[in-house]
Amino acid sequence: MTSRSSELFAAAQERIPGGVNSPVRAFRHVGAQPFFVERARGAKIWDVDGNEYIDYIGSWGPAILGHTPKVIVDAVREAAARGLSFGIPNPLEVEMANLICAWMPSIEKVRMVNSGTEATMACVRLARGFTGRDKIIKFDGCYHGHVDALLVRSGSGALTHGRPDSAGVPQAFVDLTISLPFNDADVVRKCFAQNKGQIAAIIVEPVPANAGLYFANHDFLLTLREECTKNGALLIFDEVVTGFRAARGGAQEIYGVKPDLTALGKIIGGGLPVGAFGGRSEVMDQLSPDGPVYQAGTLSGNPLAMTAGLAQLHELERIDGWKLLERLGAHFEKLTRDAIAQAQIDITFHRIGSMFCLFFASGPIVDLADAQRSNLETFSKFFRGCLKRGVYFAPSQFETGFISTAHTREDIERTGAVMRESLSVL
Ligand code: KE4
Repeated sequence: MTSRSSELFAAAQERIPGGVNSPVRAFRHVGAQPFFVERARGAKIWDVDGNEYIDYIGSWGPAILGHTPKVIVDAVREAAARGLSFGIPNPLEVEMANLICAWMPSIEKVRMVNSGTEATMACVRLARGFTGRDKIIKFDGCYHGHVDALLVRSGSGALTHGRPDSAGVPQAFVDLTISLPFNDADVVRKCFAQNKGQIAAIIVEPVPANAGLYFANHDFLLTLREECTKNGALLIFDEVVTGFRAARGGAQEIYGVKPDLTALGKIIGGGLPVGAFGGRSEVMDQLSPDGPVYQAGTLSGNPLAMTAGLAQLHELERIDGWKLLERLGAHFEKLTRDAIAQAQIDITFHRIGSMFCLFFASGPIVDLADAQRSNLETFSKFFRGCLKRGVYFAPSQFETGFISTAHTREDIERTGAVMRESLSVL
């Protein structure tokens, strides 16, 4: 029997490239077809054929409280009645700016945008405008949205679909982008020495989450800070994923490294389209209308996205969500490691708070090259086995899983059992 999802996917492919509005949803390399979601609540999603899944993607990060939290839905319903979009300053923008600056002290001024891509794109343009330099350093496997200049050896869907660089990006654009191996401080130092006075900024995911999940070695981020300061370049932290998830103050709070600019997204919109970028006032003051660097957006600071984001952030703080997420994450880790131990398969498990990844490869895994040692065939079988048993993990080895405050101990116990069963039949 053709499922409703299959019918919808066939129809979608007629009018939407690849049948999806974002490549990571395509299930292209996990030997399955995407299901279509009917509804979601808490940690659960239901597809159009009535199948229920425990969701470990949470819309790729925004759903940190789980799906349809009452506090967000009620707030958005009430705000919608007052207006969907104004294109005029509204009080919520001031409240959001104050909260972001209070929770992330490296941010003295902030501007709202509508996606993480816009946030990183604006950071790069602002860094170039502030320094008067053109070259940007990024790291192999890090993904910063589909910005022309940053689609160089990038992660996430670009990596999954085998095109870490993208067609359509002029060579001249990428000649100004230098992509280096993550975690290699010496290569960074050499790069600055070889490009004296030409590097505008380093942009980095302080916790890379788009080639699977791995971590900076002990002093790598500190080295980036020191090299940028020494060479007059700006340090940009892409915290679109880690912002307000890894800790209340993001990865910069955990590592104690202060970037000049930070890109944000996902959680601060509570599920509605959002992004933000901010940092030192002297840098941010270069932005139009005060300064010469132009950046704009019709829906920036949209009252519904601000309402949803503020409701989510305030609720996270009210319940001390980060403590709960660490407790849930630790329980998830114990059950996962038990399942891995029983399976006798090379799997490297990484977790930070509510973010996790199972690499189907032996460790250590500290950069893209290591991540690419993963056995994608075995990963795909594991993914399909879990999906069949009602657990939805990221449909790519090169993504990160997310636990929400809505996941219960029972959900995690169930997931542990599903992982054991799925690993045992590989
Ligand atoms: P968006 O433009 O998709 O809102 O954000 C881009 C972005 C920027 N920086 C980081 C560190 C990111 O992870 C992202 C987007 N993340 C992917 C998942 N790895 C979004 C999912 C998708 O592309 O559909």
